[in-house]
Amino acid sequence: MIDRIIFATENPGKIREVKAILADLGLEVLSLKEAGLTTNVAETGDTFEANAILKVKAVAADDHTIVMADDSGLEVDALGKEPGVYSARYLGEDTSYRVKNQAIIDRLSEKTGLERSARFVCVIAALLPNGNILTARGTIEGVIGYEERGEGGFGYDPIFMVPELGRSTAELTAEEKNAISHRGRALTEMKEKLRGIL
Ligand code: ITT
Repeated sequence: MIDRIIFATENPGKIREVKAILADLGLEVLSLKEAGLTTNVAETGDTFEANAILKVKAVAADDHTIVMADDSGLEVDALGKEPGVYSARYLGEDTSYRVKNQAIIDRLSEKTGLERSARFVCVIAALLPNGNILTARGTIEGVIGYEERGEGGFGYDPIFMVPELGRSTAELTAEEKNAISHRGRALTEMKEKLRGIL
């Protein structure tokens, strides 16, 4: 019987959101660290799907565990969808998000209104004990702000404005962000797929 999910991420912002969104599934959700595991996956794929699948395949689990992973990123249309799958590595993995966010704002200095369009994309992969892999994708559309706003979330949230709300995703509560985010949508679709299996 499947009774737990090991979520293969080293990103504390992701695991916080994932645990809240998956809470109603009734399974224990553990981060890699909590499961006493580490992995070192080279994210060599050029799509979010490919990288999410590489991440789950890198974890050896038992037959009562689903291994899940998230590959996600920010696509800025005026930058040819950069940073995309390279979002974590943009300007270097150890560069602060203050610097990364300002660099994106600066690169869009000539752009206004919808020319600043962008989206967050999230693909969730789930490796089942029988070896099957499921994937689910979610997106949220927005525009890049003119300055960082808000303290919530992580990563690029302070520059990602949700036009309908007039706030950045860093200015939303965790519940508000999870209800509309790329990650919330992808995990909700994944929960639907899993309900037929669990
Ligand atoms: P793991 O591979 O260990 O899960 P990671 O941070 O390296 O962690 P990714 O390769 O999927 O994960 O990179 C995703 C990056 O995209 C993340 O580091 C952020 O820069 C950005 N990102 C994704 N979702 C985001 C969100 O909800 N808010 C802000 N930035 C986000």
